[in-house]
Amino acid sequence: MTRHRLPKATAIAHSNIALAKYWGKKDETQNLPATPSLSMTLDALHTTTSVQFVERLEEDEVTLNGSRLTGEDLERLSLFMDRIRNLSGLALAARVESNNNFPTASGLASSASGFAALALGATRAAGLELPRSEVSALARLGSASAARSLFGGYVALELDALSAIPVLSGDGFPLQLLVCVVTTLPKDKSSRLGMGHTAKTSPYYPAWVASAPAVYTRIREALLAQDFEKLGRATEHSALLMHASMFAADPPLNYWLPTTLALLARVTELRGAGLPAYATMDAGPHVKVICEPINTRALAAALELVPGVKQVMVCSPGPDAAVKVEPT
Ligand code: 2P0
Repeated sequence: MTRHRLPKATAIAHSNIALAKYWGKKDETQNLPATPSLSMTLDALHTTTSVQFVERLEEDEVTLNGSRLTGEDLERLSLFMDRIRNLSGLALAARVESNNNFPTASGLASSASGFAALALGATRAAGLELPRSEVSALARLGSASAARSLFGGYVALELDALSAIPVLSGDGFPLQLLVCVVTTLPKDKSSRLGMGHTAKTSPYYPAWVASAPAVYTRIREALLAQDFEKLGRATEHSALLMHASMFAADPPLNYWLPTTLALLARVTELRGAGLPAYATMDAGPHVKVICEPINTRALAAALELVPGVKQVMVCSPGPDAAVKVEPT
């Protein structure tokens, strides 16, 4: 029997940070969010993933940042790869190698860039050339925020949508986002478990879900109107509404560290001193600050001085996810 090597596809997807947050699921099987979200894709944070389906390999072999995945992590990845196998009819296990250029699983949206790169790389390695919206829908099944990382600039995942849609190019409103890193340790509770726990136990969860669409609309309108103050205020509101629902869970879900609070206070102070900036936080202790490029240097210098801050990464709106297929 003649054997031929299957192509190796290498995809690069950029992480994204939501200005309007997704937290909670409307449909767990389909991984459909309970809230509409809108994010900025980040140029500085990305995942590179290469995928090759290999004959006579017994199970998927997945390496993340140099370490082989095992147990539940491998299972989640293999279940995702099963979808690609079902779609393509290719019944082979795959060798997957993925690297993040930033700390994994600590609230810097590594599952967003991770599943976006995997969906794009794995479909191409399996010989499928799907429309971008279908790759986004596949990525959503891995992690809902990953649906947004297929696209550059500003991207929305609307309520009941299967895939994300680009809302505005980065050049359309060239803001910057300062990622203030508070710890390099992985968080102890995944977003998936955290949002499930919030939905089940927080009396504020229904209020969060009810209020999210209006905040999303404000953010979308402000973005399209290039109204930074309106965008910033609504962005902070979205993050704090989401965190209020987490704090009210039982037991509480608290991702904040003292440095998180110090950064929030400093952002408010700097704004009062004439440097417009607004903060957002995800399922981790880091604080992300949006600003206009003219104020980036001064803000980054001030935020680096907040005790406990490890690093301030300056991000601009990033590009679409991209893929390269090596000829065999
Ligand atoms: C977001 N986050 O909109 C929100 C804000 C964290 C806080 O999307 O269960 O890893 O895999 O769909 O996408 C993190 O949740 O969750 C997230 P799953 P995901 O960016």
